[in-house]
Amino acid sequence: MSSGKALTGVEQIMTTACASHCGGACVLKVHTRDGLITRIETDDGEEPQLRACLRCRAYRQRVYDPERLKYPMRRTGERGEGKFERISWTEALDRIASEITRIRSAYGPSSISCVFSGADHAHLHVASNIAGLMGMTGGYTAQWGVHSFEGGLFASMATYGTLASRNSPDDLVNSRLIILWGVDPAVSIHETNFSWYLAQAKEAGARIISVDPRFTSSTATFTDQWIPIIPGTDAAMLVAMAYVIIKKNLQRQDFLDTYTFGFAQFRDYVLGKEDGISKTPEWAENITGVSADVIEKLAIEYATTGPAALIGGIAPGRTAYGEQYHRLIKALAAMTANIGKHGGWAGRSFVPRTLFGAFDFKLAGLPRGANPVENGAPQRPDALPTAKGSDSSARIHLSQFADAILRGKQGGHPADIKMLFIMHLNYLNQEPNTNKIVRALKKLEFVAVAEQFMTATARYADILLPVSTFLERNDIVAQGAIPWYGFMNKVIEPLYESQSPLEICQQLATRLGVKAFSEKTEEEWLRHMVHGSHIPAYEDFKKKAKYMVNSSEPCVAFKKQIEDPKNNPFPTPSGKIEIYSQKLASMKNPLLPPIPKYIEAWEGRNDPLAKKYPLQLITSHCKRRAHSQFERVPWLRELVPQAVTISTPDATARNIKNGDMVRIFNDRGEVVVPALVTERIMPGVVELPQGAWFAPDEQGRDRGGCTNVLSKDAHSPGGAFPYNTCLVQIQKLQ
Ligand SMILES: Nc1nc2c(c(=O)[nH]1)N[C@H]1C(S)=C(S)[C@@H](COP(=O)(O)OP(=O)(O)OC[C@H]3O[C@@H](n4cnc5c(=O)[nH]c(N)nc54)[C@H](O)[C@@H]3O)O[C@H]1N2
Ligand SMILES: Nc1nc2c(c(=O)[nH]1)N[C@H]1C(S)=C(S)[C@@H](COP(=O)(O)OP(=O)(O)OC[C@H]3O[C@@H](n4cnc5c(=O)[nH]c(N)nc54)[C@H](O)[C@@H]3O)O[C@H]1N2
Ligand SMILES: [Mo]
Repeated sequence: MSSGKALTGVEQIMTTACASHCGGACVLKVHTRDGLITRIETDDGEEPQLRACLRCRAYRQRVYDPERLKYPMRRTGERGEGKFERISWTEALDRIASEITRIRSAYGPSSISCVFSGADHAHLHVASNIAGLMGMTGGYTAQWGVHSFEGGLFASMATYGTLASRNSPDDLVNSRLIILWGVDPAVSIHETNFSWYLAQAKEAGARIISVDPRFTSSTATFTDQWIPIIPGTDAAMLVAMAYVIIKKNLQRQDFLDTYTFGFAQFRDYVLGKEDGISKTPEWAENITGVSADVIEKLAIEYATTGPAALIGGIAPGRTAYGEQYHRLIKALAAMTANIGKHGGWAGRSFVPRTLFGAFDFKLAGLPRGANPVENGAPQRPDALPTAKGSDSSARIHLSQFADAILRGKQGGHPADIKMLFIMHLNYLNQEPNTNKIVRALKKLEFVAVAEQFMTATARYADILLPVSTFLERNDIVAQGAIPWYGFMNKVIEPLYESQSPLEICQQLATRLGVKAFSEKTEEEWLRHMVHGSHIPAYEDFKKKAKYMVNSSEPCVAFKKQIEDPKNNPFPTPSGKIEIYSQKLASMKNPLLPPIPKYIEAWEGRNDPLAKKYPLQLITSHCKRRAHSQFERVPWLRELVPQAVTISTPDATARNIKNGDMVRIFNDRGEVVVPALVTERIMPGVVELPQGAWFAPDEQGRDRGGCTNVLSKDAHSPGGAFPYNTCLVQIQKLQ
């Protein structure tokens, strides 16, 4: 680190696991000398190894980044100006506790809130403990909406009545055809080893196809065919594939009759009996940019090459009506009888850390109580609960907090928010419409942020708390391509004055009169979690850092329901896979129709706004970051510049050459970055990886490349974040 002294001690190696917000969970071997990390290697033990990605291997530079937050701090300048002074932990925590109490008694409990996301997908050091604490001390306004796939979760609840709807990817080796629909697992890793299983499937002879506006690394590595598609139009292509399958009578009618509900209504829509429009491949060609011939061939191939995995990625669902796409993926899987069997795939690509179709992790949790703010609050009329309480009308969608802060109850929101505790969330950078969030944060009475770095969000704190990294504390991760548990061993002492999320919660809880969090130490909580789980011996688990759950075969979602339907109904009103959802029918919302449909997106190519902003911006997840994390790591920065990918014809028309600085703009804001001119993206579409750090210059132009300066703070009717629905214009910087 900084001392520059030669290291004299004996080298030690400790095995640990990461739980990064890239969705991966890898095993690391961390070398230390004299209590300092000297290098990080990866799993080289028993198969299946959980090999670390580039980000984990570079973690040393993240831990020892000289810009780590070192001490608790208090704001001294204007909020957002970034001027702070050092204070003690006692002073910092006293202030937060007293503000919680003051604001709650002045304005009522709904005026305070805690917003958070993943950071590390671990189990003990999580920000939801602070939210739980706020619930236990009188209540708070909670968030709803999962960034990545709320549309997918909604579709899963509507169709299957459960979220546990996927196979483990070691089952892909049983597939003869794999369609990666908006999935780039070589980059956005979707669990450690996903790509490895894909490689095995390829070796076993599977044909692999990618449907994506970009020719991705995964397309280059794994696939036999690339089908570029206009973003946000996937539902139209899927409907047309259903049309081809029905017209050629290739649907598995036996499967549909036995296991599904409402196929006839869907067929009527597809054939045009409902609205007079036959959803032919030619109809879809006009919408999607994919030729009718390609659509027809893909439909036939999917229907006749079993078993086949139509892996519906989550990015195409981060669009204006994202849930329709997700429901259509499931409808097609049902039409081709690819549900509940090896080599098939029931829908979603990405697993929320604990949910497989046929396997459930079991880990005890920390104290939680009911949130008084939600007591008696009615359900939102359009909601399907995708998490406990997520359907409460007292909650605010995470994309809407800025609007709620600015317009409050008068603007139709359930609360007038006066204070935010922000932890495990780079709120300003990662939620849509950054410039609006800036205005909202300025309006609050109090902002507390727990962070590792001086992020854009941290600059807006009144009190800023330094948090340790996962290598400085113990935790458990339960997540992965195949079921396993990782013990996240503490490797070094916390740097500077940083503290763990549990310590922060415990100390705040004590100040607010709650004992529950402090009843156990870190180690006791971890033992409590392991107790009753699949893990037989805590000590052994801790030592090896890896416990693989033995299963005789890959996990297959809905196997029981398909093999023995009489005794295993689906948890839907009909007990079947609901292609026609009775719950959605009862909502009577034309934008959430009971059967899945193509609904044209706002900010698509036909939106009148496209005259002014003709390019569709998509924002992928970048290989050198996990969202905004790792952005400062020098080894990783060397890999790829933050640049906007633009097609050769679009660049030529704007006189833009590779490497030129360009302005990307719309009515919400402006970003200045270099252009990457390539044939690997379809014309009319541009791409800027999400997660780069917001860094506005004097004119308010973001020079960091933060995509959310441009994205709209909306959500789909089912709750999807429409990050990939966004119109922009690009010009060469003069
Ligand atoms: N390295 C790395 N890995 C990560 C993350 C990270 O930040 N960095 N984040 C993790 C998290 S939390 C999540 S939620 C996942 C996200 O995982 P994904 O959503 O799968 O990742 P993306 O890169 O956004 O998108 C995947 C592909 O979808 C394509 N795509 C975008 N819009 C459309 C569309 O409208 N239609 C079609 N057909 N394709 C489209 C993109 O071009 C891209 O190639 O990644 C996880 N993995
Ligand atoms: N335009 C656009 N925006 C997107 C997306 C997109 O596709 N396009 N994707 C969305 C998705 S899917 C997601 S999940 C969100 C993610 O959004 P965020 O969760 O906000 O993204 P992170 O960068 O992971 O932010 C976590 C922050 O917590 C801090 N932190 C504090 N304590 C800890 C700790 O104990 N451990 C760790 N590791 N970090 C800590 C980190 O330094 C970091 O600043 O972004 C969303 N935003
Ligand atoms: Mo995500």
